[in-house]
Amino acid sequence: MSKIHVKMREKVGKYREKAKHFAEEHGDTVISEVTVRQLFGGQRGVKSLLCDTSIVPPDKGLLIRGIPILDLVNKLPEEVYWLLLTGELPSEEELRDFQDDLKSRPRVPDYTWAMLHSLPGVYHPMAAFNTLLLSLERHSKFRQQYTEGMPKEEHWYAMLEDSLDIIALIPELAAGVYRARYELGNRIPPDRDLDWGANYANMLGIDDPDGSFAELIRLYMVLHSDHESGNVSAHTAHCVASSLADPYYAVSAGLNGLAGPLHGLANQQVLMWLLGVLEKFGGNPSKKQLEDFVHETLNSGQVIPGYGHAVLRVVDPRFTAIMNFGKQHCPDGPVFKLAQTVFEVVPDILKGIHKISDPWPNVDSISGSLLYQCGVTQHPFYTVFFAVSRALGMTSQIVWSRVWNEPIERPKSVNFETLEKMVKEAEKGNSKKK
Ligand code: CMX
Repeated sequence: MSKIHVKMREKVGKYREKAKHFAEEHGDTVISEVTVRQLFGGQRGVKSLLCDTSIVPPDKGLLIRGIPILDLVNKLPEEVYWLLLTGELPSEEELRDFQDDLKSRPRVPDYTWAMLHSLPGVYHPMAAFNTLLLSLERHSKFRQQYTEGMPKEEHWYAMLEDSLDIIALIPELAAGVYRARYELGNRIPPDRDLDWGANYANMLGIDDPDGSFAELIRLYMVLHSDHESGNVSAHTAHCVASSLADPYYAVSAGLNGLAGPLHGLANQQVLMWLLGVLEKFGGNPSKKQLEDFVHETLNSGQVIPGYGHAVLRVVDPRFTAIMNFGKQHCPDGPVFKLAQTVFEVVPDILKGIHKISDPWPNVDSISGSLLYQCGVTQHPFYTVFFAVSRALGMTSQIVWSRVWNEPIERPKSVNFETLEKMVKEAEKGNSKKK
């Protein structure tokens, strides 16, 4: 048992004491209502999920356990993972112990690499990555202990164990996919002397003489780690884990959601869009040319990838963090420069389109441009970076769902006929009140 287990057990005990009677005492208190617009509109704003790891106030952006994300940019991903899990930043001793724990866990087995090398033709790295992750499910301690009859109070512990196993090897898995998919030579084994993020960067094999790529990867991992519970990947993982499917199934399911172009794949879409602009104009266009191209994209019925958000109504602070990093490390990179010009042009155009709720950039509008400038030019791989990082948040959230012992998720659906009747009844009631 390492310090994370001790710390978590202490937190779980305290939390359970606090929460013991809460649902019973306040069970009938209304905290949210659902309108027909919300039912047809992706449930925006419906408060029906409990998530303590992070929140996203629309006017502020991501807070992890109450700390603004911009205050965490110099932390290691392991520190942020500890924070997500326990609600506190680790001491130096706790951090070292946590890193040692992760390094002591099993590595990716040979049969998983054999599966990778048997994949035929050209495959999307996200599909390969997720397939390989699922191949590790046979090692689930949660499933094994559940089958043997583990008490409900200990579910969280087995979830934590699987989660730490996943986090320990997920960078190696991702880097292995990268090197195989793009025929970059042999896999680079993990280096015990490196921290989690630097190890991931090193295993990718990107030339990094001054360590700035490792720094970018650490930052990227911190920024993308969590974004409360309603986003597609976190919500999917939460829903799947509520059936007591183990974390391998739950994280894999969440990552399938992340692979959609309106969610995690947006960073790939952005890069393709930026490269398309550079190609069309033979380099960086003028602002006027860019404005025309943005209108062209919109008129053809496409979204401007990397702009807009389901919750945020300000510039995403994660965007700001990456922009600051780029200005310091690669101010003259043409793709990064273009991403900056896009930021100068796009919000004003989107503000003029009434239906768009948020004209501001999200993190995906800039993250790929820096990966590209650092030498990861294979943009289909970008969502895998997002996936490795988001696994930190998804696993923290499902561990806490077991602390709360949330039941299997099962909202109620209605058919259209019932909806019409409900609306009629509700509107009759409203007109009587008037
Ligand atoms: N470009 C063009 N149109 C946009 C737009 C954009 N960047 N953002 C929103 N809109 C459109 C929507 O497509 C929608 O149009 P329809 O009503 O015709 O379908 C309308 O504006 C209203 O959408 P909204 O309420 O502003 O936004 P949603 O909450 O429905 O969707 C999001 C949010 C992120 C899916 C959307 O802004 C979008 O598609 N952005 C581009 C893709 C992207 O960057 N995704 C990454 C988000 C971050 C992440 O999860 O990783």
